[in-house]
Amino acid sequence: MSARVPVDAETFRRDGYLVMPGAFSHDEVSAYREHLLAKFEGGDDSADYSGDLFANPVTESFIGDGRLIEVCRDLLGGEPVYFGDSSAMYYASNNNVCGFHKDNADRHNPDAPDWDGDYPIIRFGLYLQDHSRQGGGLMLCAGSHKSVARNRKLEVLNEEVFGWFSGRTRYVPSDVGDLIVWNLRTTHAGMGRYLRGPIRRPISERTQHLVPGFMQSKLAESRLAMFASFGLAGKHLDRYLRYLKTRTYMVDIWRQTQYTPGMFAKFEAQNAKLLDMHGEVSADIAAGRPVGGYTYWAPLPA
Ligand SMILES: O=C(O)CCC(=O)C(=O)O
Repeated sequence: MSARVPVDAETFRRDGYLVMPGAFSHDEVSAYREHLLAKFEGGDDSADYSGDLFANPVTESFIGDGRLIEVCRDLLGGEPVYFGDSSAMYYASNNNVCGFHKDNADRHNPDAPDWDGDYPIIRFGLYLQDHSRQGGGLMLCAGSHKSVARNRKLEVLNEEVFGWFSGRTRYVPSDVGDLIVWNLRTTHAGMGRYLRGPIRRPISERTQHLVPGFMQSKLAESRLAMFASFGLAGKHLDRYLRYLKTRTYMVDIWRQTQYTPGMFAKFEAQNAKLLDMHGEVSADIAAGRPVGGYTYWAPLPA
């Protein structure tokens, strides 16, 4: 097992995200990047995401070597559960900024079950290049995990105007090896840009077309990042899994990934749990229950 990563749980609870500097070494990041770059740029595979990182011998350490598991335990205070929701994602250097969104099931309705109490599901991101001296990093709205506006226009104002002026909407200037974790209710966006200058004020999907190109950060290389979700067992995870079962990409990954007894044992030895989602969706399909019908997010009935 690798060295423990120091965790500031109070900042995570306040902001809905946390950056853990130097959690992975430059050598580890280089090895992940080299492998994934060859996969995305080298062949006939045109997908912009890969399968479950735990099932790939080169990337399995990201999920299973104990760092993510212990950060999850420190932040959420219970037995970490991993359910196969991980992938690497690739963007060419000139890709546009992506849209702000939340990752949980109930993204726009404050009365929906996800907004009842704390939400103990988190997503890790490890970016495989520097984003402190170039764009392409993550953007986040600090504190946005605590509520969602019923009115969509107000939510947009929070992201773009109030958040920008208050400094709560942020570009995360992560360095190579920094591990980022966010609550799934936290509003965020990938392929961020910032206004050139020392303060790195964020440029979003909506504002990228309004700001002259010479004022925007550039990205000199392809963007590669690895993502993985963990959570605690309970009603929120049950609902999140029900939601994930509606998503085509997730069901494809689960169908492709069958864990070995050794993989389950690895989690058990660390007092953590690995869910057999391959078995679960296979049973759903055999019983004729609908899974994987939605390419994009769609609201889940209560
Ligand atoms: O690509 C990124 O930087 C963010 C990824 C993202 O939005 C997600 O995993 O939900």
